[in-house]
Amino acid sequence: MRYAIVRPPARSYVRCVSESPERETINVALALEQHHAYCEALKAEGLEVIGLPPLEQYPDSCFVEDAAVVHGEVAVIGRFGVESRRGEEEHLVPVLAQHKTVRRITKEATLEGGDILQARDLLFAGISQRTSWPGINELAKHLNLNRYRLVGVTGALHLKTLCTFLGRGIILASEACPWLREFTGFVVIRVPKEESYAANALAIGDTVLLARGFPRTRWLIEERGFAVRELDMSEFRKGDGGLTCLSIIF
Ligand code: CIR
Repeated sequence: MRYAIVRPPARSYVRCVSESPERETINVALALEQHHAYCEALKAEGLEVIGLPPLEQYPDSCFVEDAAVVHGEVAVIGRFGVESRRGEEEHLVPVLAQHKTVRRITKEATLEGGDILQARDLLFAGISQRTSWPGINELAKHLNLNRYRLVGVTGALHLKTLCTFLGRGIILASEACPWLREFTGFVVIRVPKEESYAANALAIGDTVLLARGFPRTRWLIEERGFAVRELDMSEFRKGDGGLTCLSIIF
């Protein structure tokens, strides 16, 4: 059984951390509808959805991906690089501990799940404004990783803001990605710059969940034989979040 941990946005989501000028127009009721549709799509793909209650005290807490990295039988609880999110991760520990061995990042370091891209047996680790080198180092030790590639993240919030792994050796990546050349050994689907938001997509088996309204990217993914299911992500985009950010899947 594969699980997906999710948490709907709270009313406080309107105060999330975001660079988007559209943050002021966030509609929480619509965000909740979109979140519901997201959960239904996960279920339709056969995942067991573990729905956690909204956390009013943490405006960004619907973006559960950032709080932990699950790899094999281990869940590494991260440490947020942004102050307002610190503490969110504690609310995921009990549920992760039911399924995985829990390890933690120390106060010396920061690590957010959005900066870790797992592709086949390789892990790409982004050093960003949110994730530090000591954070990656601690993660590698907890996971016993011998092989991973470091990526300096510039021009994006997280590594996965601009690239995701679809399976079958294929990485979906925006042409705006300054680190495209790191993906040697993979087939890269290049998302045109004007559709960059669509480079954060969620692949489950042969289906790719894709943000609605990016026809060129949709075509490029379908051309590779995946089924595409579009989801309206407008309210999460306003909070600088994408499809992978809304769940932890294992
Ligand atoms: C934040 O700035 O932390 C949230 N507003 C957005 C987090 C998006 N998460 C992700 O890319 N993994």
